[in-house]
Amino acid sequence: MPVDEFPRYPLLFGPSPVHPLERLTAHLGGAKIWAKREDCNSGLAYGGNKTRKLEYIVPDVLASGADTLVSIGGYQSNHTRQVAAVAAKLGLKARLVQENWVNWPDAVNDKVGNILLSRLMGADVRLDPAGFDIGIRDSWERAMEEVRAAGGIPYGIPAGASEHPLGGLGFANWAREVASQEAELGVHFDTIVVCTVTGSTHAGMIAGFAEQDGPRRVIGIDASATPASARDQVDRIARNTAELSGLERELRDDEITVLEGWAGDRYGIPVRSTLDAIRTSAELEGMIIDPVYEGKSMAGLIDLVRSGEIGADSNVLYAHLGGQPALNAYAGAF
Ligand code: 5PA
Repeated sequence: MPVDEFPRYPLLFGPSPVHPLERLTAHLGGAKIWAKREDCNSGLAYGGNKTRKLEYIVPDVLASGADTLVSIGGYQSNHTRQVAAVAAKLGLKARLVQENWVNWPDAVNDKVGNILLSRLMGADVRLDPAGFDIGIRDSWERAMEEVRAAGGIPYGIPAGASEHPLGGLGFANWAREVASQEAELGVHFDTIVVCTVTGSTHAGMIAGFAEQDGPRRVIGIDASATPASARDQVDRIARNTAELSGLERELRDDEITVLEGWAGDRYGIPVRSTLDAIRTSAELEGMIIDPVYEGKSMAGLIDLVRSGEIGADSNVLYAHLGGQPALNAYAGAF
């Protein structure tokens, strides 16, 4: 069934803003660069890409009769912070498994930023020593068991809401939103640049844009530092979402592009190009991006525009997916 027929529980302010990045465009001297801002898409704890995905999951939560959302991420997960916000908004509990995904030496890494916000919103936050993995984790399944054992009714939301059957719909709808904003603005974005880790943001976009005509490529920039599994996950979720939303053809392999080269060696650790991209974006545009995700996708965009890989006649839409609260845990990097 088409995306707009799925039940959606509104959590966003409305369509997220789209605007040109004029000084960044002039600085790079090539393609015209615009941003679409999921970092200010909602009043729920600063919003972000997960809030958009959760709009399509909440109706299923409510239908299930659950009283506790159970989810998982790193200490500085933006996703679990958004789950905590949605739980607060709905009057549900949140049980969050925060794994040690990033070996980052900042003494306040498990105290400030996202994890602080989740605690403020009343989530039951539990630290877990396990390392980075985008797959389904035992600790998450155990947390659900514990909620059940305590007499609660859990509703599990996997890492990044990606392995959820409805996880791709939020960004399939984003593609529709882009099409109507293009009509309003009189511009066509031939290139979309998006950060990819657990995959359903990028995958949803691929499925959504596949319904539209017109030349357009969606470039995922890997920030997981495990690009093979990120690509597999994007591929699988894109195909599932396309089928779910009634696309009447198979996706082609060339519609699924995950580029590597900007993640560094490890998830969550900024490299030189990440820090440069963060400063460039802040100094030229007052647009704040983070060291784990958008700093890496912006580094990719900068290089692709500079090298002419994205041509000078292109209109590029940079998907800003949020994530700034984690900056507080990375003060030492600056
Ligand atoms: C995240 C994810 P996907 O996981 O859908 O590929 O999105 C990548 C991404 N930008 C991009 C920001 C700001 C993000 O938070 N964050 C995760 C988290 O736990 O916060 C799921 C990893």
